Amino acid sequence: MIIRKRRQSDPLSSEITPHSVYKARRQFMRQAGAMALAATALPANALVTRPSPASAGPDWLATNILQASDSAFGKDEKPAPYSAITNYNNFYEFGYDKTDPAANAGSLKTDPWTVKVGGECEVQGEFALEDLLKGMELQERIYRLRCVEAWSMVIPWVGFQLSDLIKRFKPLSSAKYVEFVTLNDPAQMPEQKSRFSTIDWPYREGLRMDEAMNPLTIMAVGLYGEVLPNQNGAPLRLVVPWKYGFKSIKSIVAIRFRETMPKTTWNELAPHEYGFYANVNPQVDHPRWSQASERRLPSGLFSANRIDTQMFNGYGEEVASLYKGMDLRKNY
Ligand SMILES: Nc1nc2c(c(=O)[nH]1)N[C@H]1C(S)=C(S)[C@@H](COP(=O)(O)O)O[C@H]1N2
Ligand SMILES: [Mo]
Repeated sequence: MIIRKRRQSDPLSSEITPHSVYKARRQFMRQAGAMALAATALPANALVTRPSPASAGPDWLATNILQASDSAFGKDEKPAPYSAITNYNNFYEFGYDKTDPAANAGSLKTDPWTVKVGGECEVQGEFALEDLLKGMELQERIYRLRCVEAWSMVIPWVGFQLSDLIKRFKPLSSAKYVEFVTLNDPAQMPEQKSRFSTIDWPYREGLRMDEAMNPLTIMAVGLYGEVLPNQNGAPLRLVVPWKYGFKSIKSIVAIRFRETMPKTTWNELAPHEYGFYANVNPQVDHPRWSQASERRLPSGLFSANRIDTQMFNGYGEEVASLYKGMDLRKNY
């Protein structure tokens, strides 16, 4: 974001995997799956197909994702093509150009995966991903993602409500914030060993407790009905659709409940440019560029596809009440 100038590497609009094709495939897989399961005692993971080599998670996860239910979120949106969502990324652990994560994130080993939970909560420990997901209701959530750099995409995530997970850990009344931490492993994440990196790894983010508990806030494990590709933050990433994309931290290995506001990566790096709240707000410009509009990807050479940015990224009905009485110019 501030480290390097953006390169023009936008995906073209002619790219593959429209959402309708994927929906039809998933519908078919589900029906075939239900029939096969009823007829024989076939293990559920025998039904999984892997059309995209980028998704290389465990079979149990792929099967759960395939069985995710639909939701009303984003029904009227047109998701960006799979190839756009997985080849135009910000994941600085793997490089600073938009195509670097797709090229380099193959080195990330996402299975087995554990998440440490601690801080101001009763239930603490280190949990295998499989145990974390037990009992979580997976849903497809089609959300707009608005990057602070003024581009955006519509993304069909598969995930579960963070609130459902949080309740399990029984946060204490002293838990006012939740902190999230990305994996810190220079052997798997090449930029973490770069001498030129200005980021104090690992990447960290945080939410106020009521933001974390809002029904819109999800933990994503899938994309387009498949396991999340590494470049999109496998195997577990946060998605907070009314905030700038940098809040949606990838490849999470720790969750901590805190009494005080956690330090977050971009806020620490440039506090006057990136706030803790980072709510999408077309009225509050970034010091170096306007936030009034955004490039909706995919955009091409001949169609910039520029649209107006909406307050709270269009999710005001669900979240505006969280910020009642707050000066959003000060709390940017
Ligand atoms: N660990 C980590 N998480 C991260 C980032 C990052 O560099 N490292 N980039 C953020 C930014 S700036 C954006 S816009 C989104 C991009 O998510 P996507 O690549 O899945 O579209 O991830 C966010 N999460
Ligand atoms: Mo971003």
